[in-house]
Amino acid sequence: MMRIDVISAVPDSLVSPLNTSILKRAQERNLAEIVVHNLRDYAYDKHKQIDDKPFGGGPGMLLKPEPFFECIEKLVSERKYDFVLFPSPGGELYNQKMANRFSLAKNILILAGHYKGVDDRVREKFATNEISIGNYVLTGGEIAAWVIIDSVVRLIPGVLNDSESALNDSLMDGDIIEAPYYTRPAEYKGMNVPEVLLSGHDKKIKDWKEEQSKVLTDKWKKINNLE
Ligand code: 6GU
Repeated sequence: MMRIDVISAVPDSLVSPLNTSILKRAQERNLAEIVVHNLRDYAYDKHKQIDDKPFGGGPGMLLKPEPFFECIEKLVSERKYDFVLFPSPGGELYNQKMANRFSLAKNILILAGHYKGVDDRVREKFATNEISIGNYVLTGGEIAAWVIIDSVVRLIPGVLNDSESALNDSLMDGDIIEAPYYTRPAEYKGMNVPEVLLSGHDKKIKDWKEEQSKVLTDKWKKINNLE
């Protein structure tokens, strides 16, 4: 069973996301264990303070190093982490290849910062990978942690059922976008499902899917400035 620990100043924000749908099922099947730690539980001063003003000035507050160090040192004394991930807009852009690599891990720790950020000594001391989920700014690392966990856990053998199989996903084997999917009704508000899909002609359907995939993949590369 893979174990994923997350440290967060707003752990409640991850409760529903990590306990719904396929992530919930993965944990019920004992294929993944996801534990969220409340940073405030590791604040040892009497006001349980977890943030403070940045040295050198500037707006906003930073998460203090001590609660992170206390929590991380406890966790690393209990098990060896294959990856300690530090979500940050300044990190390496996340992709499927990284998800594939992380999905082979036994233990992953994610340090989710909030507010303006985290005292940099936390990253320096513990992070093995600094990861950005895209070129835009979020309020904190929690959503990035959810994205990473979701993309990793679904790759663990047994998490997806056959009908949800990850084997021929978009982006799975190289950068390929799949043909569009349709279900009933065949006509809806004047919009028709492509005739070939209703034909029952396996070869024609296969050829159509391959052609659509090629067109969508070329279009995707163009709009994303790839190749
Ligand atoms: Cl990992 N964190 C924040 N705060 N913003 C982001 C991000 C991470 N990735 C993209 N934007």
